[in-house]
Amino acid sequence: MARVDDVEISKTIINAYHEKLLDRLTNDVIVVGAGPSGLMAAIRLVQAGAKVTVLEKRLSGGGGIWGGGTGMNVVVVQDEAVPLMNELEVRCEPRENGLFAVDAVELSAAMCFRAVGAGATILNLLTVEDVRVRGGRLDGAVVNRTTIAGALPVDPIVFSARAVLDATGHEAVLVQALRKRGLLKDDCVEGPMDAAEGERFVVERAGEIFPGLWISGMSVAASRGGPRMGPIFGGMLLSGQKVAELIAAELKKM
Ligand code: 48H
Repeated sequence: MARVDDVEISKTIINAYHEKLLDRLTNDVIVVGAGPSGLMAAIRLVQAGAKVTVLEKRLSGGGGIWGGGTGMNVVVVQDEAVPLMNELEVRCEPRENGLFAVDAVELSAAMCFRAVGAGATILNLLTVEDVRVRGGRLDGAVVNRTTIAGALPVDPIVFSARAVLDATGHEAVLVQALRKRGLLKDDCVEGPMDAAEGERFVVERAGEIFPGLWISGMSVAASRGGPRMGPIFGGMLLSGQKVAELIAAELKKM
């Protein structure tokens, strides 16, 4: 094997990462959160020609998929999501009562692979801790390293975008950043479990909640007061797909 130099290895990483980081400071769309809804939105948006960066606070993308139900790493999808599983080349096993079982590891990995393969950049270990609002429009995410955010008095940096998607799940981090300043007045809380209604809600109500800020997946339920739905994931992907269509249409008009 060729003899490699340790410092050259470090230099390769530092240069390649910073080239990527610099390129991603301005975007068509920033997706905050690499869970199922954020990744599905990212895939559709890059397919529509947008420059998309996904900011993820954890090490890996996939969000709540990994844990399935109570840590049993299988998720359930319904009929409407089967074409998406086929497109992602994820195996989808028909079970009883119109439900399909999907391996959580396979789905998480496939969604990350597809998003990056299609042209999105996922930057992990970055936590969005605030928003930039100018002229009444949200046009940037205020970001810190996850290991620093909330732990050390170190200032964040800003990534800008024409549209920002809050796909942070139950936390609805960007929506909360607007609410705490009174920029969003409604103060909804997630409703109790109802899978059928919850799935319908997150797809139907995905959309723009503040100029420049869009919501998909569980952040729709958290922001607009919809029921939770437990470990069924079709609605998350369909919600991401729906919001991507809306954002792509808006970008065309801008
Ligand atoms: C950067 C962040 C930040 C931040 C969070 O929770 P997710 O999987 O979200 P969805 O909406 O795509 O899917 C929801 C689903 O997983 C779920 O929770 C369901 C179906 N629950 C039903 C029920 O009844 O409980 O992914 C959100 C992602 C995660 O990867 C987070 O790490 C990430 O967002 N994230 N990334 N900056 N401030 N906060």
